[in-house]
Amino acid sequence: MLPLFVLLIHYLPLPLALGHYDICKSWVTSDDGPSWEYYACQPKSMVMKEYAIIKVDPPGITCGDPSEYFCTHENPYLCSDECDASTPDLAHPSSHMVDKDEEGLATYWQSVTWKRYPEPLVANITMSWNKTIELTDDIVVTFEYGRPTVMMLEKSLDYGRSWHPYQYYADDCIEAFGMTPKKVVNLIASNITRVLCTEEYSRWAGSKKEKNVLFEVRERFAIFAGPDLRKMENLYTRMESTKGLKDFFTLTNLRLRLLRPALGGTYVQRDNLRKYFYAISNIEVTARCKCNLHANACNFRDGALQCECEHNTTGQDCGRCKKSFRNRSWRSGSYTPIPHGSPNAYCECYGHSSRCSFIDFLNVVTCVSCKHNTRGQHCQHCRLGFYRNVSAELDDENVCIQCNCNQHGSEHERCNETGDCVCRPGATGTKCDECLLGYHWRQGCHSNVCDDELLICQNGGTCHQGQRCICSSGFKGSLCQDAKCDSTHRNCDSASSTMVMSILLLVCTLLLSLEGI
Ligand SMILES: *[C@@H]1O[C@H](CO)[C@@H](O)[C@H](O)[C@H]1NC(C)=O
Ligand SMILES: *[C@@H]1O[C@H](CO)[C@@H](O)[C@H](O)[C@H]1NC(C)=O
Ligand SMILES: *[C@@H]1O[C@H](CO)[C@@H](O)[C@H](O)[C@H]1NC(C)=O
Ligand SMILES: *[C@@H]1O[C@H](CO)[C@@H](O)[C@H](O)[C@H]1NC(C)=O
Ligand SMILES: *[C@@H]1O[C@H](CO)[C@@H](O)[C@H](O)[C@H]1NC(C)=O
Ligand SMILES: *[C@@H]1O[C@H](CO)[C@@H](O)[C@H](O)[C@H]1NC(C)=O
Ligand SMILES: *[C@@H]1O[C@H](CO)[C@@H](O)[C@H](O)[C@H]1NC(C)=O
Ligand SMILES: [Ca+2]
Repeated sequence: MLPLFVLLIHYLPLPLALGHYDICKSWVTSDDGPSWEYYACQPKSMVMKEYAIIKVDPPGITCGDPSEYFCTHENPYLCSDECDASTPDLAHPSSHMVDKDEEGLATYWQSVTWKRYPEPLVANITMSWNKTIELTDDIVVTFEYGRPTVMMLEKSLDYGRSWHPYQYYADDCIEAFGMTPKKVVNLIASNITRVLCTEEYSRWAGSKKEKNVLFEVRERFAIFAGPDLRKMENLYTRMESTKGLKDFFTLTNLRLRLLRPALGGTYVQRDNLRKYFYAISNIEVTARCKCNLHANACNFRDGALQCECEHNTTGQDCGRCKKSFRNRSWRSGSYTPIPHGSPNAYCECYGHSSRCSFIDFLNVVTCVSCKHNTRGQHCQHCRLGFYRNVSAELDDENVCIQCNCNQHGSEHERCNETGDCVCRPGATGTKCDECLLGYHWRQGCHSNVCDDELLICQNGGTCHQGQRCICSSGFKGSLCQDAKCDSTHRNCDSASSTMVMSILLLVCTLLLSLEGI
């Protein structure tokens, strides 16, 4: 029983180990004494409709000015309901889309009716946060009196300067947008960020029964985090390594473009246009402030949401270093290593690569195409033939210095941490471009042939740079030790023949003198 008990204790998840990233730092005691330990952190999800500025276009699209009567698809000939902007009980202003509704007493924004048919009845509902936020749950738009037959959702990532389609909704996607209808269940990991047209929320089902139009965030998350979103760390790792994935759920503004109202399941009936209009009781946007993993709180201050930045960062999104901390370049925090993350880019690439890749079978995130002569999982090493500039930060463009080992003098192009190359025999110097004593340079170091001490050139020869003896005329050999005996040096021939003659003569004389005795 005991071993099991111990095992349970060991694997019981600590609050920190849950992968929620809700703590930015903690005071820990280690062998080196107490100190702060820093972690990646992010704020909790919030009900974002409360912080949005909501705008409805075009002007005059909201009903009640002048007041008008309308009816519903269920009761098409009982047009006794009135919208009157000047009477609070009968008004349907845009603020009713983001207020808190009590059960069964929904307040709603309502448009004018489609009196101008066949001119389209269109409206834009724009929500602006003046803050970058990250969706954490489905966007749910609740329509009263039926959902539009054609609409689309757009988003902006740059405070409304540019807009991008987010999802298309139609009862007939081909007819409305020329797109094949798809569902999020059709998505897989590689096309999770595809913009779809869905028919799921636009068909007539009775205005009371089906009220909601969704932008499915949970279902997309589930592709990586599992059906009950238990493996969020898996999703987080992917968000860091897959280009565009995190941005897909990130936005500063949302726009609902209402393009054709509910038709009650049939064609437009021109004789009763007062049953065609839009009415929205709620727009639920659940998201967290984007704080670049440097804050676990986000508060509404000075007219906008602001991250409460840690890790010596500052700015609305913690996107900059604090004033006196600009000696290190700013980086986003990182979800890895799981489960604590790191405040400053565990798998950032020290600015030497802008791309990371997730290697499935190794379960690691690694930098792709490291620049500035770096290499390694985080571009933290120098490439072969380069060494680390110890006085430069790891994110310096000049962090790796070329070894510059002499091609002839060194064994290979590698050098050690101090930039010293490995020399071939006879070579020396940091770059191996000099020779030891007793060696001379000729595309590398070679042992000397002559010198002034042991290998002296003879017969009047002189030593040229240790490479060879320059012999005086008539001598040869590496040290000029041999006399030359070719046709231009008759001396040599005659001298030797004279010698032979002399010896012969001597022998003859000897013999003769002996005979004479
Ligand atoms: C709605 O917004 C789109 C751009 O997102 C714009 O082209 C269109 O004119 C707007 N419509 C109205 C009625 O303001
Ligand atoms: C948006 O937020 C920034 C930063 O908090 C603030 O300076 C600016 O005034 C805000 N703009 C609007 C239009 O609210
Ligand atoms: C996503 O990829 C899968 C598999 O290739 C494919 O069946 C599906 O249709 C794709 N979805 C979209 C929306 O393109
Ligand atoms: C923030 O600055 C302090 C003081 O220099 C330093 O001790 C700490 O490590 C920094 N925090 C991070 C997350 O870099
Ligand atoms: C950056 O500057 C701060 C404050 O001047 C100092 O505490 C910190 O040690 C410096 N960090 C580096 C990496 O030089
Ligand atoms: C090493 O880095 C420092 C600081 O960036 C720089 O001033 C120096 O020139 C570099 N040394 C070499 C040899 O590149
Ligand atoms: C690098 O090599 C040189 C020459 O072999 C040696 O003197 C030096 O100690 C080495 N440096 C390191 C850090 O290994
Ligand atoms: Ca409401």
